[in-house]
Amino acid sequence: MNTLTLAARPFDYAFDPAHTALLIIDMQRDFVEPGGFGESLGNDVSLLQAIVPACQAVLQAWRALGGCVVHTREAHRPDLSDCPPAKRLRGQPRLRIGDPGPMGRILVAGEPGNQIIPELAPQPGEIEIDKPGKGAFYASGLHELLQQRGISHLIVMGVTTEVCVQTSLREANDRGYDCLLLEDCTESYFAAFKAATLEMVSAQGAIVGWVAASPALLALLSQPPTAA
Ligand code: TIU
Repeated sequence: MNTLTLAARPFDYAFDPAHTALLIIDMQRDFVEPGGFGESLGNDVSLLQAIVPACQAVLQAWRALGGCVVHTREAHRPDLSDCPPAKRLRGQPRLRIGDPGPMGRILVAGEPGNQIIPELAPQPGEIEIDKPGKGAFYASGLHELLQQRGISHLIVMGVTTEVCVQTSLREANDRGYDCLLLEDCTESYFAAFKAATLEMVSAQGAIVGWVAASPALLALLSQPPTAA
């Protein structure tokens, strides 16, 4: 047991790296690069590219520690049998889920646009989850995989803050995980929605979880372990 304590909002976040997973939500080309699902919805995807260096630094430090890493992708089967019509037909996107786009079929597993961006590409041994919903725990088997590994805490980054990240945080919180959201490692197409999410997650005594910035986490992880 090697509990670390990070200064966070609304109060310190205590975690044992051996029982903590780094959960990276949907850092896939479909949301971060032009020509994918994010842009088809009318969004400026360049906003999301800004967090990539900070995410890379955390991922590198977590790997150096030997910590559990989980990558998720919002992804549907090629036959779209796991994509409810309510999701596919919602709104007026330029391209719908399953339509052919410049990076292959939109939000379909295995297509070029559905891959994690190369800067954060999964390594062998890391968990990869294809999820049909916004939340990482819906119809994904993620909870069972984390339970098998004795994970009780999640350090969360990824996109977008108020959609897949917040949904996943709420799902995780209801399943008993203590969650820390890294504010400079998550981004939204809407600045106000990101700010509101950071507030609502940590309000009411960490009703959903904690919030901190990645430099503080990196500084903590680089300290030599204290004697037990
Ligand atoms: N549209 C939007 O902001 N997000 C998504 O559709 N999925 C994720 O957040 N991954």
